[in-house]
Amino acid sequence: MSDLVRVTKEQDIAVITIDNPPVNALSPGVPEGIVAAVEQAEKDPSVKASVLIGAGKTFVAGADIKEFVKLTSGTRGDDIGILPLLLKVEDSRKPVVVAIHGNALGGGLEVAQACHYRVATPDAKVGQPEVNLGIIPGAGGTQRLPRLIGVERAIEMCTVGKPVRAAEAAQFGLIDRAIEGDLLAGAVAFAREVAGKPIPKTRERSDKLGTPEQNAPIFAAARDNARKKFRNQICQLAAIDAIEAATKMPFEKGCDEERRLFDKCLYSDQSKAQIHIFFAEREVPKIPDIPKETPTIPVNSIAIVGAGTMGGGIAMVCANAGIPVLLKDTDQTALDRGIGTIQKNYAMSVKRGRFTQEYVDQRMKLIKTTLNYEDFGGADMVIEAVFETMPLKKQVFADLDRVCKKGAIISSNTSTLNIDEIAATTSRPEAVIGMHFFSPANVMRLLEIVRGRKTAKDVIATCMHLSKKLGKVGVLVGNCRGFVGNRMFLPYIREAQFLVEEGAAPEAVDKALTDWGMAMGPLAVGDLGGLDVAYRIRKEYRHLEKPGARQPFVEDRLVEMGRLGQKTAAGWYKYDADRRASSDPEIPALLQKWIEESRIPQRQIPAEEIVDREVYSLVNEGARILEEGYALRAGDIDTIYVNGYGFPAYRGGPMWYADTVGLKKVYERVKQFHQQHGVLWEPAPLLKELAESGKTFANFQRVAAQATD
Ligand code: 3H9
Repeated sequence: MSDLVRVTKEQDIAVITIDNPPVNALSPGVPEGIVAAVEQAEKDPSVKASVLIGAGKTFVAGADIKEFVKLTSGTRGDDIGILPLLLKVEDSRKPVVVAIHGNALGGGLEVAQACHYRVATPDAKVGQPEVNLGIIPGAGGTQRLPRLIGVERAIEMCTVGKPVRAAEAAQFGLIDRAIEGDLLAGAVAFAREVAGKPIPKTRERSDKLGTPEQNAPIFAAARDNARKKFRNQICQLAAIDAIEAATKMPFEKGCDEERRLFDKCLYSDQSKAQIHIFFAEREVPKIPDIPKETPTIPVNSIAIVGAGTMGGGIAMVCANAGIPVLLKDTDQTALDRGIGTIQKNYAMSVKRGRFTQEYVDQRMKLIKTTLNYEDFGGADMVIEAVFETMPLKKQVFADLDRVCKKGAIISSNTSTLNIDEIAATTSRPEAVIGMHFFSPANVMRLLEIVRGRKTAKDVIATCMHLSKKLGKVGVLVGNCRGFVGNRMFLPYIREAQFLVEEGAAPEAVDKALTDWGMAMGPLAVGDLGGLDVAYRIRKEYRHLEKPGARQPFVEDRLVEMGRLGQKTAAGWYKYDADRRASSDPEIPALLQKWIEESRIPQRQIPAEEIVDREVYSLVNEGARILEEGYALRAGDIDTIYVNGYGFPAYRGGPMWYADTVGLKKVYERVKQFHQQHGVLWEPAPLLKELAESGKTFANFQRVAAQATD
């Protein structure tokens, strides 16, 4: 028996415990250990049944994802081989009851499906989240799950990948009993109840598989839906194919088909990219000069300055995490409006079934309001979310310095301003940090945590921890203009305008990018954020541009006409009362007039060029950021883009994507754009260096510490 799996006895019941911290992944030795333990129990005449359980805070979070990386990179030759081992568990002549707490995900749920009975704590989560890694269940899950819960539900679980609570899963037969209280004791009692009875094998069931006539419309609708919802992705369709095989083939043949489809997905660029993002997100909290043991400051109350869209959204994020919030604005009308918006947002969540009314009532109780800074004295942390101008921020921080208690963290939600300049208005710059939430704050997962020159390490460590508690992916970035995300976005947005000025229709630019996988096109994003915002930034920072840098002009004209985007119902597109976009017939005429005046030569621009210019503008700026040290790793940049800018996870983020294309090829294209379009396309020195030495962004290690200004 491996030391990853141990067997103890509760009188006549063998208790098989998987102990492979932190999440009991099915690393080499674990599945083998389970089989050995089941066989040992089978041979032991004093044992009537077994309970399989996980040590620590969870059952099994799935196959060991690191092993997949070894397989696809060629450092592991043989396959993962869990499937045949699970057949042995299922063939045991004594019942095996799996007892689930925490999570049973991916291979973890597949182990559970091969066991004869499943019991769980009501709040345990069970799911097949493989699609989040670009793969499908590969240990019989696509064959056993439909046999347990029916085709339609199995498709839902395997294509959407969202886990369900065990209490809910018990209602549709995936879990045999939800156990309140002591799980092991409940599972042992359950095992005694079933010992000696005929042993049910999931793979021999067919009662829930449906008939071809019943299934045909289900599969057709599922494929249709997957093509729309998961554009360009292969794994959701593969999961549907594998489940269809379960309905049409004997179990063993279905498993062969699952295996074929699993391999097709695993070795695809899409899966490699998604697995990269999985590990990149988990790498993000690891800060070289801030060890895990760095003490953190307890944050039990948060005060927010500014009850506008951002402040209100942040208040919801804090309340959702159970943290009491004090929301301040300058007058009662602004506060009332802010609270009104929060209530409206929560009401929408209740309507959509995301929250219950009771949950919302509890959250609303956590949000208090004030007009006075004097009430901030007890707050452990302050998040400033006022209008984005330096003089105003400085005033707010001077006030906060006066009222905040010693040891409080004072943060700004600025998206562009210099955090050191803000910190310098206080007597405690070590307590000041940027907390750049993305709009809408209660929806977007990304949080850029901006490290100032003097920010204390415990303040950084606290904010990194807090981000997880708030349900955000917190990425530590250095203090440069636009930080990481917006600094890269600026050239991206600008290039979209150049493309229009050279002859591409706005719709063609956006479509090329959405077809490629971006959640929204760049011009539609401009309309959403407000064209005046980008306009103001362009004017404010024009003096910092490289001499001779090309300036976009069409968007400036739109702003000057009062076409500011969604908020004025017209920008690059026009908008109806529900903010639905459509092409604006006025735009082509306006463009023609302005472009004729400017005499820029016009041409047809292929979609491929649109994508290259857009995506490589991100990559080139990302390379500068990486070299300058404002991002710690290429994976941090990818995490920012996937979580905050609608970059498709299946392309792995801009830096990973560039590695996939090959940096030599990317560099050649950037050089070509440099020749054609001038100084803004000057290749980043790091891109040149890595391309010429045959290296990748993923393996680039910066020697110096993270840049802070
Ligand atoms: C699969 O099962 C395919 C099958 O069909 C079989 C095919 C043959 N493997 O997220 P956390 C590490 S595919 C390896 O911060 P939390 C993670 O990297 C798999 N490592 O914790 C981190 O390491 P470190 C399907 C894993 O409490 C540490 O554990 N399953 C795995 O916030 C803590 O992770 C999934 O996709 C793994 N499977 O969340 C589930 N899982 O400390 C993936 C975690 O060195 N996992 N690690 O950075 C999760 O969703 C979350 O980890 C979980 C816990 C919700 C379980």
